[in-house]
This record gives sequence, structure tokens and C-alpha cells, in this order.
Amino acid sequence: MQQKNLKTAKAHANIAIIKYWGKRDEHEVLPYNSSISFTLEAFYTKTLVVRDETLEKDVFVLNGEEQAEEQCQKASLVLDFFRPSNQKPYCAKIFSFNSMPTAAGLSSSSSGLAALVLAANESFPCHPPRSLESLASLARKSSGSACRSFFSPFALWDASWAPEQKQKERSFVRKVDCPLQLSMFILVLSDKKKDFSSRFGMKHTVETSSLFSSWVEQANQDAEEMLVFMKQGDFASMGALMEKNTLLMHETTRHAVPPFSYLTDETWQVLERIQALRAKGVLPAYFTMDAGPNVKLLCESKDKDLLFQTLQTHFSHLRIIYSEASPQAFEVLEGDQVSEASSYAA
Ligand code: 2P0
Repeated sequence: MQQKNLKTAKAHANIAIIKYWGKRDEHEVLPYNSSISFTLEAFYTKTLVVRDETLEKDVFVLNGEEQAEEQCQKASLVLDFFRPSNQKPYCAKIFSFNSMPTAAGLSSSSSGLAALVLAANESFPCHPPRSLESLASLARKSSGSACRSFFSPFALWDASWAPEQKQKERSFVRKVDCPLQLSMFILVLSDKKKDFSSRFGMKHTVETSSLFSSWVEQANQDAEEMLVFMKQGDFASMGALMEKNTLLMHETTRHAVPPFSYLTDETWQVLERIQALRAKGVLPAYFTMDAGPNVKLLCESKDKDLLFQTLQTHFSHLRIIYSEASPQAFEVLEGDQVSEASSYAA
């Protein structure tokens, strides 16, 4: 029998302004360094989990396409956290819709795993209800950056021990405020699935990069400094620090053995042009890149029109996406809000 009273979870993706790069505990997904992210209104995942006792295994449908065994197993592992252990395990159909390209360095895993955890929580409720912190921890264990998608407009994923939880080494995540109204432009150089996942890239960097230990030390300092700039509302200092941090993260991969890079020649050309336009005063924005060649620009929302104009003039060959901060990191919507989304995405 299929479950009634469906609820759809919607979670927004986040882009790190101080990057998470390296796990000190792969099983628990605990980071070596603290990271800070910005939650995007325009990039989100909607997910619906429908329990179905007639199924023999879970089914995962993303943007209208049934996913292969590997993706399905990853989703099943998340559901396993929620299925009651004292009952016959319920299988489920998972329907998801991503508003952005999947696995292209556009942070689809952050919103994807956050939405899946929230949707599973609706389909497999418990008493007392699970706390937000415990749901964020479950999401983290599936994909580190997903824990930051529980908070908006900014989230801090602190790598240190929570003072009140000294008995167990763990990280914690919380909302961070900033007096500035900020937005992001995303320059899409490629929306292809990346050659190697960030999970693989991170592990390879931790194990082989001669720069890794200095990265950890610097990134932890960067996170502390960023919190100060955010509190002061010092946009120029935030932007400069964000750029320094992303460049160092990408440098660690070039010192791995064998070396690799998510950035392409085109990325570097775009960065050069951004720096030149900023020097001319027509592009008051700062760049960051993730596990892919795409460039994200952080700006003050008041400069959006000027930036649109400059970007459309100088990067007319690229897809340009604009996003405000998401007013809320996630929401739970009544009914099936995914099938409809999948059909118009097709
Ligand atoms: C970040 N990235 O802070 C960094 C910067 C990519 C580059 O978090 O292995 O998909 O599942 O914990 O969360 C992407 O990593 O990695 C990521 P796992 P996740 O946004």
C-alpha cells in the first residue's frame, strides 16, 4: 500500500565562501577545517519520498529519469537512517527535481541530500520528532556540504568540537548573519558532470598533496577572519578573503600526486577578465570556484543591474544565472510538488 498525506521537502543549495576541503573522519564526515556558505534562492532540490510496501527495493527518480543502481543505493542509505528497525523495512519511491545541473560543481549534492533527509523525515516520522540539528547531522553523513543547507542566508560548519558536547568529537553547524544584502551570479562554463567527484578529489588531496596541512591551518584562520568581516559588513574584505581561500583550495589539488585541477583554461581566462573589469570599477564582485570550472561571483544586491550589464557585455557566450540569498534554507510543502516539476523540466 502506498503512503497518503504526501509532503515535499524543498532545500536550497549553498556555495562556500570559505571552502570545506578534506575529511578528518570519512565515516562520520567530519571536516578538517571550518567552512562558511551562502544559501542560494535560485538553486534548489525538491524531493518526495513515498513509502510503498509492495516494492522490493527503493526506486530513485531524478528529474523524471529513473536513476542507476549506484545513485539509488546512495539514496537508500539515507532512508536506512529513518526506517524503523523494529518493523519490516519499508521500501520507497524517491522523486526529486533539481533546479540546476546535477554533479557539475553547482552544489546539487548540498540541496539534494538536505531535501532527501527532510523528505525522509516526513515519510518516516518519529516521536519525539527529530531535531533540526540531528537532521543536519544525518545530511552531513551523506554529503558534508548538505549540513550547511539547513541554514540561510549564511551557514558556518564549524570543524571544532562543540563546547557543550565535549564527550564526543564532532562538528556543528549554525546560521550566521551579516548586515549586507548579498547575491550571486553564476557563470556556467560547463554543466557537464565532472570527471571526478569532489569526494574523490578531496580524498586524493588529503592523502597526497604537500599543501594539505598548510591549507587546513590557513582555511581555519580564514573562517575566523571571515566571521569578523561579516559581522562588520565589510564586503571588500569578505570578497578578497573568499578569493584567496578558493585559490588556495584549488592550489592543493595541483600539488596532489598525480596533480589534477577542476579549473580549466577558460576558467583562468574568465578570472583574468573579471579582475580587469573590477579594476575599471564596472564589476564590483568577487569570484569563487568549486569542484568544477564554473565561476560564482559574490556581489552586493544593490549592484545587480550594473553587474548584469557588464557580464552580459563581456561574457555573452556564457549562461549567466542570478540568485539572491534564500530567505529560508528549506521548507516542507503540502502534497506532491515534484512530478509537476519533473514534467516541465523534461
Ligand atoms: C564546499 N565542496 O565547501 C566544497 C568546495 C566542493 C569544493 O563541499 O564528500 O559533495 O559528499 O562530503 O559535500 C563538495 O563536497 O562532499 C564540497 P562529500 P560534498 O562546498
